[in-house]
Amino acid sequence: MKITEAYTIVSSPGRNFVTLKIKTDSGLYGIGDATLNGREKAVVAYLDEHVLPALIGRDAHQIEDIWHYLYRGAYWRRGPVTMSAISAVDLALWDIKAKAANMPLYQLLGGKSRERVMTYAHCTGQDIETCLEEVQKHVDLGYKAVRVQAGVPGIKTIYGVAKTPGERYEPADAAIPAEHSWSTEKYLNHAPKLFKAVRERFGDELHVLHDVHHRLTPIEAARLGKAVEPYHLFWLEDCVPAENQESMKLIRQHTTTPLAIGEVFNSIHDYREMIENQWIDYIRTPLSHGGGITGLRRLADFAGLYHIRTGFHGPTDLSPVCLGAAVHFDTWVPNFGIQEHMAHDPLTDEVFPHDYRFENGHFIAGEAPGHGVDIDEDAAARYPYKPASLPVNRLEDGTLWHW
Ligand code: CS2
Ligand code: MG
Repeated sequence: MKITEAYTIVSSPGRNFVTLKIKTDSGLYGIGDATLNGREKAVVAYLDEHVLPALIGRDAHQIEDIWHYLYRGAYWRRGPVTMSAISAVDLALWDIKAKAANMPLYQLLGGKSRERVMTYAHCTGQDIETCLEEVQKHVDLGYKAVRVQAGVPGIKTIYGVAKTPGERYEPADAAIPAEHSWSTEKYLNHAPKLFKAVRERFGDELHVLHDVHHRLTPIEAARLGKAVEPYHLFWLEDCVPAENQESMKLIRQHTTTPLAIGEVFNSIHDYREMIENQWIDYIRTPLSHGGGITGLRRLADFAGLYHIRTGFHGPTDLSPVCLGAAVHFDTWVPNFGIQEHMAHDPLTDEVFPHDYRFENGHFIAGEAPGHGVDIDEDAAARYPYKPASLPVNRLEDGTLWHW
């Protein structure tokens, strides 16, 4: 089955997405997600200029060989732009292979390990009370797990909190990055109060998650992890930037709060030491940044040896193509933990018809052959690309910090 055509589709139905379509001489086609938030055009250029011309004429079934052709063959390894491009090709090829087998993707991976996959919703508020109201709304919708983020007195704009209650949180909204300001002390003094309030209002059973978004040092993260132990979080996410993998060791030595990391990692090598030493509990790299099904399958199997489970990144800036493929992966992967769900804008759902569904706090994979997500190219053409960047963050004295 030869690849005859491959092209990128850039659209902005609510936010920017880069989608890859690969066609074959069998009439079957596959769809991949190549979105890298705030750096979309870099991946488009990488695919259009360097990857897609070399795919034409190749056998679409040779997924493993094509993966290495693009990874080893480029000479330049890893990195978010390269890996997003490889991921998109890989997702589209697995979509084609599953369609050719006339099976939903989870069947091809090895079948169902579970009937449904637990997902967590984002609950945010300018203050604790508003955040609790959002939790109540999501509990009423059936969610068994919620991520809570609240404003901190004295910090004007904070990660994860929508400007107006009920509004969708979308950080990449300005062509030139917006500038936020940060105080670690104010945050550390306030954050435990949020979890205490959630437990007092909702009891012990609800799974509660929180994202620190890389803002602490290891010893500060250790202090936070220890302080929140009584509220038994499902996880504390990205509490430090961990290019230095040993950072996680220090945190681990001080706290039993489970640790999730990796939404900005794109390679198994980014995790090796922290997995082998069991310094973490959940891996976060999404299929669209970590080398697709091929890359994440290797990573998940490796992590499974060390009791580490998956908790895929699932914000609005990964398209329904990534989420749909993730629901199939989650249905199969033996060491599944949880799947993030930040609901897409209705315009996004219009452009990307899909057959996964949400039911009582879980996602259920569809039975259509492939990963079950398509793109309506006419609808996509109605929403042209709009430049948008993620914000930057500064300490109160002006030092550039981690956003
Ligand atoms: C995040 C994202 O979902 C998460 O956990 O940290 O909201 C992240 O900020 C965006 O994906 C950045 O593009
Ligand atoms: Mg995160």
